[in-house]
Amino acid sequence: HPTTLLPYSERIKLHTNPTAKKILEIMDRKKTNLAVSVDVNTASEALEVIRRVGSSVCMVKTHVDIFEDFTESFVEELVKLSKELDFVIFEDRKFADIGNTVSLQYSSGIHKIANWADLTNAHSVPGPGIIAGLSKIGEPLGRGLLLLAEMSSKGSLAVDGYTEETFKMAQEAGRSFVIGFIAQNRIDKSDLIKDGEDYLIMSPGVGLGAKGDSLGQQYRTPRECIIDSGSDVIIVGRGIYGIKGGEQAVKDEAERYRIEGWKAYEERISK
Ligand code: S5P
Repeated sequence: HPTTLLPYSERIKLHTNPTAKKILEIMDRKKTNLAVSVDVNTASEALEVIRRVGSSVCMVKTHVDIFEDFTESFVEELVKLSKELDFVIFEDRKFADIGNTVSLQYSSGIHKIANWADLTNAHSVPGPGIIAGLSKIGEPLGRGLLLLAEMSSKGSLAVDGYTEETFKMAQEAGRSFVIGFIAQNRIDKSDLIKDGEDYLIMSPGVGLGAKGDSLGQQYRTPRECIIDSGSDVIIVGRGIYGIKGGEQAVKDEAERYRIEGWKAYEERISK
């Protein structure tokens, strides 16, 4: 695949969306393709994890609807840390409704996601109206959207034709707002991709220890994602924040994944 041989720095100019550019710039500057998912119960715990791992990551991924203590001040602190530690904020909201509903969910409610999240994601199952509804809110703010084209979990229905149609839906919407995919593979196949097009492929289900969990999650190593499958960003949750041994252990584990991910990327572009 043409994209997998290009350094992140050379892909910046292939994008117009400010969030896509920012992600690639940070990856290049900080030498990291690691995103940490902070799926802990409270906003205060999440901020602690972020302070420890922030310097190792290009992106922090949140599920703010998990927090029992969500407030506006969490958002303020998160945005402050994203500037100090130089990372992009990705709210993993997985929108899945009609355009009108998602535009309200994205802009309103308690969380007001569009106000602070650089990046969010959506399922393609409702059709292109979901992109239109979200882009109406997010595009004027310079936000980016990923479509879920595949999932890491066992038995996922997002395979084959669904994955391919998802790619085509993104391609038709244009890259001013849709900047890539959550996927397990380079789903922007070389025979589908047009000249000058570039998408960011971000892969969850990454772990250096366990092979999965009891609820269907499946893990691959950073190497498998980046070299074998051509992913651009690895997303790690429990493998990092769940490590035993206290604050320093979490920090060290994030560095370990950053180094693994970066080594694999350097090997990939040197092929
Ligand atoms: O296919 C997917 C898509 C996502 S965004 N599989 C996933 O696991 N995710 C998310 O990645 C999931 O919601 C969770 O926040 C994270 C994986 O967490 P981990 O603890 O299993 O690494």
